[in-house]
Amino acid sequence: MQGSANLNLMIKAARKAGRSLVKDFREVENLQVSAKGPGDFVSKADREAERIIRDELMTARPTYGWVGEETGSADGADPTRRWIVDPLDGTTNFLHGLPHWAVSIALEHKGEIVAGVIFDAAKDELYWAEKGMGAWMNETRLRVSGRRSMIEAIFGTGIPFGGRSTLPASLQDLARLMPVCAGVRRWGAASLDLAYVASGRLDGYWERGLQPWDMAAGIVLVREAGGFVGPVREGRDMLESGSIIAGNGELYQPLCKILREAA
Ligand code: 2AM
Ligand code: CA
Repeated sequence: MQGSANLNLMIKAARKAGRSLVKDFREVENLQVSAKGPGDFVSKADREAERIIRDELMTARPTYGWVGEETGSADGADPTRRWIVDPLDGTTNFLHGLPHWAVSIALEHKGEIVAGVIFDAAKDELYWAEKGMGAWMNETRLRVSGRRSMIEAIFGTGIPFGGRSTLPASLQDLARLMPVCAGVRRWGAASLDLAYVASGRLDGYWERGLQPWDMAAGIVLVREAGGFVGPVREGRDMLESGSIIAGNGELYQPLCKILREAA
């Protein structure tokens, strides 16, 4: 499957950053037992991955704007296009030696996400989607699950950590949803949760308190795989509000209903 020049650029950047992170991830294991722990090392790995991506993308497209988790945002000469980049999504997993983290790169054009790449380098799973081209994982076309009943469905979520203000709302979500579905998973990398909805591994996903770079690439993946995405509070902008609900065509509405009643 052939993507656009921009998509190929995003894939190249994601693979290069992914290679660097895989090398660092092998080191993290050794550092668990050191006195200082792996914290500083992981921050460095994260910043280096963002530098690699920024170099690739901004050298090729110097007029585009930039939003990155590590380096913040910068307007470009072209105000209609910007890269939205999370060099290491699932940082806590990476830090603990858990192989569930990803590089996430999105391209926004006139306020719409038009391309997304999510690279799970530890598993060598490269997810990509471009508006009108479908969603893919490596060579395989993706399609959201066909599950129709809530009681058979598995949903992903993120539970806020460290005393965040969204914790009570998330616990309320769980109290409402868990009795009526087959299970809830909490894997700690929002980009991969969205990629898993796109690939049908999860039937739906929701989370509050996210940043734009956690969800941008996943939004186009889910849509191109035939799924739906929207904010928890109706009418809000997903990237601005930081909350997202995603699901297959059958279960998106029932999931929204449960989560929005609690909101
Ligand atoms: P991160 O690993 O890049 O920080 C976990 O539920 C999800 O929440 C991850 O995608 C994580 O992204 C994201 N997240 C957003 N803000 C966060 C923060 N301040 N600290 C840790 N995770 C955060
Ligand atoms: Ca993130």
